[in-house]
Amino acid sequence: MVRRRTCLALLCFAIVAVGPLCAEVPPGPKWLQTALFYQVYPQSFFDSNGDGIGDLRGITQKLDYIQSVGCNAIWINPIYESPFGDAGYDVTDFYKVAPRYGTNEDFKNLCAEAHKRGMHVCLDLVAGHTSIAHPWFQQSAADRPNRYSNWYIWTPADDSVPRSQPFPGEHNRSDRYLPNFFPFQPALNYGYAHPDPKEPWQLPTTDPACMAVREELKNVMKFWLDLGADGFRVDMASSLVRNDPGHQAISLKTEMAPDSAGVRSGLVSLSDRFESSSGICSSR
Ligand SMILES: [Ca+2]
Repeated sequence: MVRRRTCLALLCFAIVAVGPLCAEVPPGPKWLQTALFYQVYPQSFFDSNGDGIGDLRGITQKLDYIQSVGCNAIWINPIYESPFGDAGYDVTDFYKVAPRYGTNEDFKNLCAEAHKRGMHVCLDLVAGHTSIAHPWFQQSAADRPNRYSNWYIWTPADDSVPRSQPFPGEHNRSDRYLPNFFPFQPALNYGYAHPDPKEPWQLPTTDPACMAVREELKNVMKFWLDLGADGFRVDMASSLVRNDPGHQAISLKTEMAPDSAGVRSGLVSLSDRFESSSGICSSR
């Protein structure tokens, strides 16, 4: 199932040697060149404990089946903690597997079992937004300034910005926030490539808050890579930065360059491989 409202994108990491970074699109991990993905919609795939909901242990139990139909990689739709107002695309904790699907240890085991079979595992990185119940948003909405105040896109309280939503509360700011899809999915703030000077709420991509969101996204990726993930399908990859028609504002190709975590970049556009895609793919 391809999510109806997103560009298909993959941010894939593989532990393979890659050449020097260059301005052009690097080739990506070798395994991706021959990857055939089986998309796993976790809640309806295979239920290992009979509670009526598919889970990570169920996916692990079906790896041999997935391999038997010719696939050598899986992409799992969101498995993070969530109130599931939108099938897990409304995340409340990017660092924890939702209890309905199991535990982080179950994910670690799934990756280990997949790797034993020469298979690769990609998670769905919900990069564009969170749930309104996420602690980041709860703090961002507070009427006292804090480190999360600009992690989301807040617009004037006067209802002048289309689709902006109020978030009333005794101790909440009077501004309105921009959602991506449902009102309970506030957009994370990666900034505007070309902020409108007449709209000071449009922050540039270099704003410290926007930079902090991007750094946190990298932390999320590193966390799951350390547990064994091989890469990510990135939700909304092509539209994280606003007002950026040429997708030039943030060069993730270079931003994910080698760092202290040992992540070696090679962020590759997969747009020539996947319809409606403007995704990115990385090697390490
Ligand atoms: Ca279950």
